[in-house]
Amino acid sequence: MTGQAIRIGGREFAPPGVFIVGVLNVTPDSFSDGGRYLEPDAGVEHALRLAAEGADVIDVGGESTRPGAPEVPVEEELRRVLPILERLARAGFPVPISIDTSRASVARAALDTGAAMVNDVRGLADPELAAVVAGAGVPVVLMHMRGTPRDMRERAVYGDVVAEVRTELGEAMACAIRAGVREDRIVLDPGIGFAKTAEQSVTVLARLSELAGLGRPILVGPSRKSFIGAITGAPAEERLAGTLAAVTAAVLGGATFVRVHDVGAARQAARVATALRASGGSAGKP
Ligand code: PMM
Repeated sequence: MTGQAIRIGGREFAPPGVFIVGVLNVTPDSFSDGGRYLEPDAGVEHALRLAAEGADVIDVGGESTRPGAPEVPVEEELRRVLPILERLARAGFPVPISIDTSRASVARAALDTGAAMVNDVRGLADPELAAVVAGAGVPVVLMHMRGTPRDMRERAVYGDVVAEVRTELGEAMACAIRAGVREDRIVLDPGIGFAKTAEQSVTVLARLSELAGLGRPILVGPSRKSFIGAITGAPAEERLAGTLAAVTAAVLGGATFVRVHDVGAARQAARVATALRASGGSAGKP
């Protein structure tokens, strides 16, 4: 199994368990759920629903990272996420929250408002954000991407996509450690759909076990993504079955966390896949 246990918000998440990160996008334009949870009440209600379905962590984000998405002013990102975090903290919400941001000021404010982890699709490329994470002593998800959501499509050029993702994740991890982030607080994510074509995303998922050598827990976010549409022709809102197939593959490939919109269904798929992985066949072995 990949990596060791990690503590998030006082809870321990240890392989061979597989844990579900529920997505709460507080954005008008995320590709599959944009505009639904912009009102704080709707956001809080959705967080409660994800928790009831069995989410182990809830990832709250205020900036869409879909390809070509425009940059959101920092005040707007704060205005989207903080009211929800405040309400959840006030209500004593029991599930750890991660903040999906690449901005130091947003991460700092979210951590001050009860968030327990930072999820950065740019892998702590910003030294200021790395300093915030290191200073707060919180766990962090370092996701692989090249460039930014605005220009990442042009950068999806690889010789061996898995080898290059592994090397670049290793570099991001080394950089985070140099900035003062403790290694045992790092989760790695190959970034399905980020600076990767549909075919490259499938390759990464199929060869996920090759990332085990990095020695950290792996998070995979395949939920409703366009590679599923490229294979099946299904629009984003009809990609649940494809998502569950991808969740199964991720778990068999050694993932410790899967980041999904449909928590209840993914949890069932992940549990079956975890049992298959534990059964001792070739599943999940590099
Ligand atoms: N995908 C999205 C946003 N944030 N974070 C991590 N760590 N991994 C991902 O794969 C990821 C992410 C884009 O998907 P969404 O718009 O459905 O949230």
